[in-house]
Amino acid sequence: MREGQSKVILRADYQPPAYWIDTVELAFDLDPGKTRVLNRMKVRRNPDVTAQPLRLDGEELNLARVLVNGQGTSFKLEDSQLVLENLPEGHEPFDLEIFTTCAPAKNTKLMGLYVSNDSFFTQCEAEGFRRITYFLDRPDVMASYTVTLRADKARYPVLLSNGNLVEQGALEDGRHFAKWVDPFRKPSYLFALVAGQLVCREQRIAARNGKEHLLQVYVRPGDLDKTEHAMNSLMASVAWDEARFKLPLDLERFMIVATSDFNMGAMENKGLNIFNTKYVLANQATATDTDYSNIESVVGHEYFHNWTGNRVTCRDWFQLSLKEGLTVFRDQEFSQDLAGADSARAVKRIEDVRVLRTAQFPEDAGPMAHPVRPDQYLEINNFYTVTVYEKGAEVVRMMQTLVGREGFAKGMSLYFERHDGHAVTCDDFVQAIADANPESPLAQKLDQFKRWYSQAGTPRLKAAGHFDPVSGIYSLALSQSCAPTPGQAEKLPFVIPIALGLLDANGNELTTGMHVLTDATETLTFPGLTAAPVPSLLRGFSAPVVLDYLYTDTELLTLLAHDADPFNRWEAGQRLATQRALGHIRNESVAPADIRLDHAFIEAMRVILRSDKLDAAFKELVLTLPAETYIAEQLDVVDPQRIHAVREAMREQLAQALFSDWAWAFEAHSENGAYSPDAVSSGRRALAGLALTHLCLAARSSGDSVWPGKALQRFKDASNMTDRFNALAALVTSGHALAAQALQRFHAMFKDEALVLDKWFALQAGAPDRGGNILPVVKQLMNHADFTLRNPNRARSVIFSYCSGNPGAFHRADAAGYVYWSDRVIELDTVNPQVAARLARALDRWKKLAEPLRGAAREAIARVAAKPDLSNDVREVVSRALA
Ligand code: 0A1
Ligand code: ZN
Repeated sequence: MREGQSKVILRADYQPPAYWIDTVELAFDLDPGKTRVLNRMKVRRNPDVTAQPLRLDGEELNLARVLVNGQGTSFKLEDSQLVLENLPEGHEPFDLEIFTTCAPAKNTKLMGLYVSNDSFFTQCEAEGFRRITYFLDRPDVMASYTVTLRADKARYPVLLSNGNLVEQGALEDGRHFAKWVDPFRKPSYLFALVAGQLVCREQRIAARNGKEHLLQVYVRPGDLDKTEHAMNSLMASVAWDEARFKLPLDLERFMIVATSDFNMGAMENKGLNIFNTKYVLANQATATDTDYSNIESVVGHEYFHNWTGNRVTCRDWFQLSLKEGLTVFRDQEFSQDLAGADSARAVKRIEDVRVLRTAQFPEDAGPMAHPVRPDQYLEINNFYTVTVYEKGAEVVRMMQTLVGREGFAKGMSLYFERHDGHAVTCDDFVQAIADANPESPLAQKLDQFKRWYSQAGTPRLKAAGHFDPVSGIYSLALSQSCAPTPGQAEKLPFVIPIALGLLDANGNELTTGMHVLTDATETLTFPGLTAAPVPSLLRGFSAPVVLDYLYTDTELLTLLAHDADPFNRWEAGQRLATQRALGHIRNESVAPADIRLDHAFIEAMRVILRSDKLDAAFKELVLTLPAETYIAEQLDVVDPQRIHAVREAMREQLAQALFSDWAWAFEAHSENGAYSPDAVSSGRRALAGLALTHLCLAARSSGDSVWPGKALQRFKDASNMTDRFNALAALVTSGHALAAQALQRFHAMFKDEALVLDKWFALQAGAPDRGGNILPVVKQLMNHADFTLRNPNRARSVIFSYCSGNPGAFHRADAAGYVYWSDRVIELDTVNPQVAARLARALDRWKKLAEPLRGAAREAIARVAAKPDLSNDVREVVSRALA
């Protein structure tokens, strides 16, 4: 199993490459069993580095021939590297020709060249190119690529690679060829090829300067009717990047290709983006509103990488957030801009913060915590994390906050002026933004700001207010701290932009502003007040920190009802709910079934639900209780089953207490007009779905069958997947007897739609546990004819939905969930280590678990760790967990 290097790589060890590769000519004879790859490079010594042998990376390759300037040469194979010692002296370029073969059909790791549904695809980021040919497989080696593909014409009629198609034609024996030239130099991780039976939707567009471009979305025959939304999203992305950042499309042709076997979401290969089908295919019958909005943001994300990632790339993989944090920030802004109205923008912001707090905050507090720019890794694939992506995006967002929107756009222009065509560092990016805004607080505190890149952990911001009625002065004492993380015991203060406002007791805004906290403690004073105000802090979530302020219920109810900042309005509701959940969880003398929610909370929720001023999408967010994983993070010792039971009990109470309001909400938001995935319509469907779930939950305790019956009817009649799936989920979540027939019917309706079947599997594996029934269901699902471990989407739909998405069912007192987990990690590791390592992280937070869960979890991790021949991917995760 073990392949390649198995030592820790340190950021501090970075050395420029000893050689440059200027051009690469690749010729492929594509065959699933044995593909032949001829690689002809122009190589030269790097004059800035002392002479040394050329060490090319390679993995699972069969080497047939190496020629230097057309002559055979001596070579060694050492630790997955091809070492060439007798190379021409001097700094003139020389020809290096390497002929290898590989076996794409046997490639279950889905890295390098692989086969999916009888088509060929590649995935080269981060270190997949070395599985195609020997190369200096590092992002700072940028070359010009010419690629010739040869394959059987009937079986592989479409042959694609990066850049422009310059030649194509027939060959002997029913084969054909296509030759592609990429006009831009690029690192090897952006190389791609695709060959297979594919069809495409095409669109010609004219850019602002009048230049024509061809956009194409390639899918399997039969899926063409699911490509309209992806194409619309791509066109919107091109227009947005030109309008917001003056960044045009630099290619004549831009292609997206969908594959059902893919480890991640999508990949930004130059001019030839390869996507997981999940982020391309959508029509109203098969995709939910969430799918539509994910497609929009992933298409945007990959397209925006063309500038932030491809034109300017990373010097080394420690700089990953240079492209990922920035590109996530850009896709978030894109989705907000497309959403339109301020309230719809706020909904998107809340959704993004929810992801950060439920996934990234736990990562930052656990054994895999690492800075946005990590200092070391064993396996780089393990660092495609929510910290590098989502926290990295928050860091970029803070820069925009500190220099203003225009200042940020100016900084971006300077960044491209300085670094276009180069491989650079996170420091280079921050420097450009600061240099374009010399008067800004960012430039003034530049070195301190950069701690966001070097220090791991989520800072805590403490705030306490004091009003002096005599002087009329309100003082707000602020302090910041950050807990130790692996390898970082002490933290220095961060630069924390705090957007804030003060409200009076009636909710009128008294003042608003922005304070940039740089010291460990500071006190702000606000004179001229007549009474203690209610502080609205960290508006719009202006920094990725935990805010500790001991809000009273009265203050929170004021903010929930009146705050001009919609984010903090939502946040106030979440705090009210979290405080109640934590109180009930801690008070073990009351069984979850006997929990009673107070009148004030219920009435506040009713007012929001019934408001004629608020959008449905916003109401849905307020009325959704904080996630179990979020609640768990607020506790020192975690009993996931109790958290689940308390949250469920709170939901049932809200269901009953607001019964007629939910019924109203369902009816009022259930019109059956033409389907459109826009923010307003999808918000209405989301609220109707939440209402239906609560109505079915209420029926559960009352024994009433009217609403489950209505849910079944809606499930049958729905004209789109969102409504159909929400109705199915309402039946499954409430555990109603009608769920079984609905599930069966759903499977029969969509048995040929892989992405819909993924939803079907995920819904069952993620359903609320009732008496330990979910693990047996999960095991049964794995025996289903439609289940396969080899397809990452399918594996995730069952195994991850259970182990990571269903804490109440997974953390069983009998440890059977953990045994199941360790078996799956070990099994998956032999097929696809990247996917296995993601699963391995399901027990990251084991140290917080209450006994006996804690001990059992540790044992399960140790069991995985004891397995000989683990991949680097899994070994790194489990050894960090046990450290
Ligand atoms: N750069 C891609 C993410 C990505 C990373 C690795 C992959 O294969 C192992 C695939 C995609 C993005 O940010 O979209
Ligand atoms: Zn990305």
